[in-house]
Amino acid sequence: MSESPRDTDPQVLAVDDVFGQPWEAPDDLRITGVSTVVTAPEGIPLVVVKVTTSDPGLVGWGCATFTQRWRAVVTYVEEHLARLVVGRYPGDIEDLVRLVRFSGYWREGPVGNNAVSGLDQALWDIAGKRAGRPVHELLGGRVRAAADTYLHASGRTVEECLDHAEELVARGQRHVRLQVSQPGWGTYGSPQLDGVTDVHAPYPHGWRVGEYLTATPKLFAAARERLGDEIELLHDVHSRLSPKQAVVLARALEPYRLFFLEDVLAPEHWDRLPEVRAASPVPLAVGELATSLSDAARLVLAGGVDYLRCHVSDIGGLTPARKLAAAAELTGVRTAWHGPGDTSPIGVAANVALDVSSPAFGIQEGHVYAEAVHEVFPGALRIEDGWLRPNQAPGWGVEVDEAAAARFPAELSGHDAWAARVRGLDGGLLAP
Ligand code: GCO
Ligand code: MG
Repeated sequence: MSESPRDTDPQVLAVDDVFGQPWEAPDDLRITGVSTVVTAPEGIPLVVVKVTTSDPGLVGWGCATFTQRWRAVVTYVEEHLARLVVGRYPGDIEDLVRLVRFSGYWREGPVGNNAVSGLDQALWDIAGKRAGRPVHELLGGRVRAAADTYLHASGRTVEECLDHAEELVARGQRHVRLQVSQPGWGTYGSPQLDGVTDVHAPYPHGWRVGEYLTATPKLFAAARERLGDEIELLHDVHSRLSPKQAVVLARALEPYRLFFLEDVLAPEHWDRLPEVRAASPVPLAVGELATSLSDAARLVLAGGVDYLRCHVSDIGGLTPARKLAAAAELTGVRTAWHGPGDTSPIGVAANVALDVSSPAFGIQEGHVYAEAVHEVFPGALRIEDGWLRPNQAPGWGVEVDEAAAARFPAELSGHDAWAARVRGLDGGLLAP
């Protein structure tokens, strides 16, 4: 009986063995552990992955934040992912993320992608720390000094929303997203109104698309009156429109020169985006609901999008996102990575590393964290005069204070069901 190569040389992979180092590593640094930290300093559960190495001083952190299914991500990382990569050389980032992705045979959805992202970004952090350089330098270095951001202004009324927008402009923002509440339980991104839309309807809290299509251009007309022509204005539909309704809205918004109009269609209907975009006089932003690299790539390559705004951890981390940034650069699409409060400060650092190193950068969505988040994540980036500047420290330059994180335990707050709350007057659920 012949010997298995694995019996004589631990560097050689046996055919049925995926749990080993497949080639000779350049040194003896190895991954020794992969675990998660879940913390909710702002009430939103943030999941980060910690990768430890055989060098006790060298750990990496990655964003794996999927607030709606955070417990599933934790289980994936700790039960399935860790055992595949412990013992491996941490510099083989592409191979390690492919190993995890393909090990399950069926491709990942958002739970698996967030888990892989946690590993991926932690390995980039480790690579930066070993090189003694910030991650953006590993991506080729900066092509700009900083990333310009937009923040969200919202209100129950147009006036309240524009008051909020004025505050943001006074703080130095050049770009603001405007959202106003709709009657019933028909909108989000702005305060929930309590009202009943139609007492006689089967579902009295239902959303009325006609009212939305009329009210939204009025919001932007008022915004141009009050904020002037220089401020860049954005709006997020959060899906729920048909392709034709999307065109009606985009045309009605043309006089107000939007920077972009986001998520006009639900992902189930993304095949119709090229036709909507061809008829839309305002740029379209799409992508935060993409949960696979190939879906996101199709958005770029099929001509359905002006601004690609994936949630980087939802597509599997920095490694897939940099491929999309390259595809965007080559096709004239711009990036606008998703970055609201359900992105951890590690994820924000990854967004900004992409922003400053990619010629395809368009805009970065920002979020002003509560001070408690900065206590848990020392080094977390702060928006100054609307700009996000990358850290110059090695890796992400953002660490996790685990004792502080433990003071803010996460709960199942109801956010895990929130996206399914919008229904029409007939009671039919409307896809976010
Ligand atoms: C955005 C998004 C978010 C999402 C949120 C879901 O453009 O910032 O639409 O506000 O609704 O990330 O948890
Ligand atoms: Mg959005």
